[in-house]
Amino acid sequence: MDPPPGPRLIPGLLLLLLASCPAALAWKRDEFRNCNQTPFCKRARTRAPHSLDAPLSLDAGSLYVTPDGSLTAVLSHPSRLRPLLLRLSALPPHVVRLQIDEDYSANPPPHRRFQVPDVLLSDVEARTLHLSEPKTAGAVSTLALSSDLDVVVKHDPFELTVRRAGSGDPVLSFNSHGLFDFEPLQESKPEGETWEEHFRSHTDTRPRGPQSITFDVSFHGADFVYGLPEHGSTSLALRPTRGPGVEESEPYRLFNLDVFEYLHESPFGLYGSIPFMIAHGDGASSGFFWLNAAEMQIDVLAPGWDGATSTENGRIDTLWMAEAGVVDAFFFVGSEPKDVIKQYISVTGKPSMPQQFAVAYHQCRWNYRDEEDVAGVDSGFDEHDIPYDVLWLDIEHTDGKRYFTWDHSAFPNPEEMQRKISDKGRKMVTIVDPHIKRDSSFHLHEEATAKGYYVKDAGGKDFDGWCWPGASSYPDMLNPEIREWWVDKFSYQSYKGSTPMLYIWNDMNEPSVFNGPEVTMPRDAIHYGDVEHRELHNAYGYYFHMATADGLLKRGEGKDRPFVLSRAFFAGSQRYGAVWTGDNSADWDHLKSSIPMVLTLGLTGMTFSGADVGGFFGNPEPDLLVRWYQVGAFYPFFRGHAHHDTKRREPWLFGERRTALMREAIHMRYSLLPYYYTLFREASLTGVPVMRPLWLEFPDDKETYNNGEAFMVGPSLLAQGIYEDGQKSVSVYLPGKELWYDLRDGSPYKGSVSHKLEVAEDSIPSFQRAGTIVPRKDRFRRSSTQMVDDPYTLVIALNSSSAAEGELYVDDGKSYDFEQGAFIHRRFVFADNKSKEGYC
Ligand code: NBV
Repeated sequence: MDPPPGPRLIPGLLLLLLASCPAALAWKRDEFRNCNQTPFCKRARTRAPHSLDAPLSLDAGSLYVTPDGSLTAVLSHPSRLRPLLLRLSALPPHVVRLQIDEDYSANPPPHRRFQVPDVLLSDVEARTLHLSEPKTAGAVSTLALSSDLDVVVKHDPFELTVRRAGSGDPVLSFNSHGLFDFEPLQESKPEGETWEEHFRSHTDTRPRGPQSITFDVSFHGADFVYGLPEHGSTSLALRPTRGPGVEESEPYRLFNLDVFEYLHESPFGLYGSIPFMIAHGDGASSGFFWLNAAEMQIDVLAPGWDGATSTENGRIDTLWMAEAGVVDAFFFVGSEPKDVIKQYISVTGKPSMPQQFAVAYHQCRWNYRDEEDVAGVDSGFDEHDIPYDVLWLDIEHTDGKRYFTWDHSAFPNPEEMQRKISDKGRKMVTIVDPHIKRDSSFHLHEEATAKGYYVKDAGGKDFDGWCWPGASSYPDMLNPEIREWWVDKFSYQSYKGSTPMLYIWNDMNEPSVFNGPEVTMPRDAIHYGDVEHRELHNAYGYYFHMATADGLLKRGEGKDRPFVLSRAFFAGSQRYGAVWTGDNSADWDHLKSSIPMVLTLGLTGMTFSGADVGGFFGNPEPDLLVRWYQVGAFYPFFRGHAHHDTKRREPWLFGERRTALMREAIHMRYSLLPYYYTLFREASLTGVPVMRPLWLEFPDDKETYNNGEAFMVGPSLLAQGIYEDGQKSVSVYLPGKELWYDLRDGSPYKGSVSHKLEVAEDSIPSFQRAGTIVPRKDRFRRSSTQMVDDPYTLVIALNSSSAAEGELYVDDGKSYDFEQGAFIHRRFVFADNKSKEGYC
């Protein structure tokens, strides 16, 4: 959303302005800070390797294994105000954790640095290994972690390398380029220094001064690095951002922002942030996660960035910079990429298991106007024989953007409306945003004000920002008591007009503040525990999502799995529900970038994700809309959505042929629901995503490493999007040695070959891999709930040994009874001309 700087606009007028001058509304680079306008980033980025006057060194005499089994040491520097304390610990099988904070016992500053709570699983500490004493020889200490992993710590300057123990091959290293810097908190502002920062008309008072952290991390044996959502990109691998051959030099920014009309290709940060990077190369995979919710900027450095003429083969150097926080970093070592994802999930949590309906098709629009409109759309699907499961209501359904209320003239009987929809086995979703209208007649505002539940501004008053309802305040979701209060807002008694078939959508939770700096909350706003917003920013939406999901859980007495879609996210958001890629545009480029974006989300834990089908802004050409349905039908989260200014685009509005094509795409998804649900089960146990880059399944095939146009759904299906208007042919690379069978007609295609295929109108190229069994349900009903008792079809694609295998997971699709064993999980094997069934 574009911030209207200066005088406040009334929301109606704002909408009108937005609607009337689309050309003026394209992404405005100037509204957002780049690295040069961000002092900590500029400072860190211009520092040359090994150029610090006196780098931090490890005090060998301080090395010691604590009773809890971790290693501690002091990092010191003669002229620093206070030393740094280092803690090194390990989690089985292959996770190394490095924590560094200031030692506050000497010269305590008025505030401490913020360590993000509630993201790591509560048993992480209990799972840490008991380390044995390190072996020190000269200025190097070696710590054996397991039979196949050790850590080498160089003392001066401090440097850490995680190695494969047998071969001694480095996997990950920290500070091997001497870029580690940690700005100490100061006791007070030195005379004559100014800590304020200015951006456009905004002043950040920065009362606590500089406190940034920078370091370099190198990934050895890597051909590419991936991850760090969320950015618009048509490339799956992260492109170098600095060094020889890099033209536009901006680091990847992680700063949750509501970016109006975002570019499909840009390192600028979007709605969510996950500071997790995966590296992959021939025979090696690794990962690095920095738990820090402050603004982060990350450079992927092109070989030769440091002026070196030769670089170790297969090493990728990266530079990590954050405005505040502490070092709480995790190094993951894998023999293959799935191991790395599993280890990341072992510290940040498993994706929640969605209800069956949530995996089916969702129909949304800003806005379905009233009950009649809702009824019309609902019956439109039936009349056109198109299944759908969920109908969504955007902000206009409320009474003046007061969430948890209804516009009673448009929605006089919300319960009755929901009942009619649910009679067909369908659900509804309403939107609940974090900005609360500052209106003394609004009970939520009155309560939040009276209880002191809002985030405070730098002066200690309730922060008052501008959003959809006009003047708004934001509940301080960092505070567990406030989250508890929020949870109860979802009870049927409190949320009048809600029923058990109503689920929730959290939007604008970056948080979006129209008149704030970069359309968000000022960094000097204050949260619970005297935490500055700058320290917490990227996790605000995470807490909001968490509290909402917990609200639905409590509402259903812990028996109904919540469904909450969130726009903002952080590491760990996978535990609370789904996310989508926000306000994309109805053009071919955004269709194309949706695949690397969704794949990247999946690699970083957020498997339940998708992009708005059709594109949010603008009117898609009918052919684009059809292609988007054909691609979107494979997204883990499959929802059509559109801006209120666009023409109506329910799938039957573009002539019979196109209706048939969209119906076919949606039907395909419905027939694959048993397969998708089985994959969601796998994701909820391991974190291995539903939609996967090809290299996750074929880690040795270099051809796949930077393929962001094709994707796997689970281990068995591969699809290639069509991203150009009128495209006649497409080249599809099919990995592996086995055949692939065209999903439409079963034609076989050889593996390890790039095939030039004619583009068909009725589907995007999609294949089943030989050697797999895919469970389907091929009877079409109105919604997934009505398919429950339908028979399964197992599609067996034999490999060169005339064998195949696959899985099917079934539970009640809604409750947690599966946790008590109420599920069926079967493995099917076809071999020797017979099929066999077994337990998984
Ligand atoms: O609530 C209105 C929209 C919503 O439809 C969209 O999906 C969100 O990403 N919302 C943003 C606010 C307005 C954006 C211009």
